Amino acid sequence: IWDRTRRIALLGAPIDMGASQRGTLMGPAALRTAGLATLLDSLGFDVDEYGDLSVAEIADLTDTPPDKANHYREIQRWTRALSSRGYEIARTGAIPIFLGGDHSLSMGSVNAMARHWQERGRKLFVLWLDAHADYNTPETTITANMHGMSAAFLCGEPGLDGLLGGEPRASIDPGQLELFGTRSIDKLEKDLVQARRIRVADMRQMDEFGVGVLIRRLIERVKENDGVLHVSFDVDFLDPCVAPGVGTTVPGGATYREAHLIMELLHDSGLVGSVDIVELNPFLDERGRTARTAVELIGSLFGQQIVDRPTPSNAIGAGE
Ligand code: NNH
Ligand code: MN
Ligand code: MN
Ligand code: MN
Repeated sequence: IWDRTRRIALLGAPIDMGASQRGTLMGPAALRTAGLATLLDSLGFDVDEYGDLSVAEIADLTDTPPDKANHYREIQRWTRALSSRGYEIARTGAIPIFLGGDHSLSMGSVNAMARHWQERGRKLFVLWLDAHADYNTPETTITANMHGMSAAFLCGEPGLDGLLGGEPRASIDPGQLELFGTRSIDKLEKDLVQARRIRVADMRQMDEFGVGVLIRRLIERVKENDGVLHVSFDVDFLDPCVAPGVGTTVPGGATYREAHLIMELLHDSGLVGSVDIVELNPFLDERGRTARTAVELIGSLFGQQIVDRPTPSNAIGAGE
């Protein structure tokens, strides 16, 4: 599908108030320093650099902030700005990559993409690569950190209803979300995920079936529905040994190779229409390792390979 789309748009969202630890606001700069644009350029893409979004004071914020949603006003400004800017960028036909920033930015970026594709009669599927489920609401949350609520918000869960204000809300159906790499979930959050029948490929499933089987299953589902895929990549999806530069490391994450294989399979599917890279915290990183790893993975997602195989030898239906 994306054979003709050789244009990628980069938009930074230097935001860290959604997380418990400060520092992810340096994420966009670190990803740029690690050579993201140069890499994409070398893979044959035209890169539209939109710089970093900045949010002005929005005067008309009249809704009552929920009790348990830290820094609600700041996140609200970011969500509105990201949703409208993301939507405009999507309309240019480029593939947007949103550079975070903590994971609360996805409430804006994914809303924008869902709206974009809805208008074109296509369903947006969301792959949530993350140690966490991010399926809390102000009701269920323990920490009140809004980066733990983004997936729930996007699936239309109540509790943050004034967040977008006048921006159109384009919720996805819980069936269009797949949590992947999950290994930390809160009690009430788990109940909600199960009640909504969200698909969860947790670490045990990754161990038992391997990422190849699990990702192909997702790709088939997106294809059957003529869908488009948004990849929301929380770098804490990776094992802390590979990605120490995050505030909320959880042991037992994806290996370097598992992560690359996921990206390579997604690339071959041709279904990826937008990406978030979130939770990178350069303040906690070791000599840029995590930023570099994230950029290498984006390289695989956009076609970097050692041998150019027209039909990947391991593809479903190869040789047919
Ligand atoms: N579940 C926890 C919370 O809601 C942790 C969320 N932290 C994340 N999510 N890093 O990706 O606060
Ligand atoms: Mn997350
Ligand atoms: Mn996480
Ligand atoms: Mn690779």
